[in-house]
Amino acid sequence: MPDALKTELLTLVSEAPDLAALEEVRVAALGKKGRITGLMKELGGLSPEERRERGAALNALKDEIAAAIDARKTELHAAHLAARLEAERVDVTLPVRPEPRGRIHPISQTVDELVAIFAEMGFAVAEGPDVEDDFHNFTALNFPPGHPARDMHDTFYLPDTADGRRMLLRTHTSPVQVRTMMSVKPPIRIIAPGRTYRSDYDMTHTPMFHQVEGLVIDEATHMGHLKGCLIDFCRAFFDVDDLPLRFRPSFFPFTEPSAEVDIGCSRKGGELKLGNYGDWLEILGCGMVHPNVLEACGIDSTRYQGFAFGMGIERIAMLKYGIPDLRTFFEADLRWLKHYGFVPLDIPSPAHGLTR
Ligand code: 2NL
Repeated sequence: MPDALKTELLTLVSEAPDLAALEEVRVAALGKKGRITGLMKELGGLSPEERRERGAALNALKDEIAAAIDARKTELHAAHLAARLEAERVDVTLPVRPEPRGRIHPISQTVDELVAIFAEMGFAVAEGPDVEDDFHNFTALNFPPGHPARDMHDTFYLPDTADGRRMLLRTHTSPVQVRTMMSVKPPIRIIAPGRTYRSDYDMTHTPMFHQVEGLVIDEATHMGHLKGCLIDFCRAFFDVDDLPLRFRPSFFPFTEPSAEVDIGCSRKGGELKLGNYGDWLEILGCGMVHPNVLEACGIDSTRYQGFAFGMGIERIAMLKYGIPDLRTFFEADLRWLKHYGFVPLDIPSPAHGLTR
C-alpha cells in the first residue's frame, strides 16, 4: 500500500504544472486532512510492533514526498524566472532611434542662441506688432519728416486707419523698444528679435528679413557698458574667445554718439575666418540713445540715459554657419533645410551650431 501511494504521490508532484497546483498536492498529501496524515492517525489502532514498523515506513514516505515537493518547487521557480527573462528581453544591440526628420530653421536657431546669451546678461525678450504706425516706427525715433527711409519706395505702407493714422510694416524692431519705453519705468534691459520689412530685393536684400535690437536704459549706463556688452555677445555667439571688435564713429537719427562695429576676420584664400587676423568685417550698429528719443517716449533725458544696438539676424547666421546666399533662407527648399537646419531637441548651448 505505501509503495502504490508513494508512486502516485511522486507522479502528482512531478507533474504539478505550477506552484499553485503543487501546493494543492502538498495539502492533499501532508496537510491536516492529507492522506499520509490520515494514515498516521490510524497507527494508534495497531499493535506496538506493527505501529513501529508502519510508523517508520510512513515517516520515510512523508520525508520523501516533502523532499520531492521542495525539489519541484525549486524547478518551478527556475522555470518561472526563465520565462520572465525571455518575455522581458531587450536587444541592446539594436541601432538607436532614427533622427527626427524635421529641422529647426537657421533663423530660429540663431534667435534661440542669441536670446540665450543676452538672457544670461539679464536682458528680457520684448515683442510687438509687425504692422506699426508712423509714430512708433519713425517719429519717436527722431526721423525728420522728409527722411529718405520714410519714402514710399523703401517702406511698405498700408491703408490709413479709420482715425487717419498712417500704417506700415515695421522697417526695424525699434518700435518694440519705443513701446517698452512708453510703458515701463526704467531701468530697462530688453532685446527685441523679430521680422522686419523693407521694399528691396536683390542679392543681399529680401523684402522680409530679421533683426535683433537691444536697449538698456537707467541712470548710469555709458558707452563703456555698450562696448563690454557687445564684445561679450560677439565672442560668445561666434565662439571665438579673442575675437577683436572695432567701434567706428557713424550716424543714426536715434543714437548720439553712434558707432558701427567690425569684428576681426581673415579673407585669405577666398575663405572667411573670424578671429584676430588683421582684416575687418562690419556686423552691427549701436550708440547712446538720443535724448530726443527718450523724451518722445516720455523718459526724462536729464535723469536717464542708455545704449541701443541693432543687427541683422540673417547676416550673423550666414557668418556663423557658412551659408553663402541670403535668398535661400526664404525658398522653403527642404534639401537646403536638411543641410543647414538643426535637429530639434539637440543639446542646447550658446554656441551650439558650431559643434553639431
Ligand atoms: C543696424 C543698426 C541700430 C538702434 C539700432 C535703437 C532703438 C531705439 C533707440 C535707439 Cl528705441 N536706438 N536702435 C540703435 C543703433 C543702431 O541698428 O545696423 N541695424 C541692422
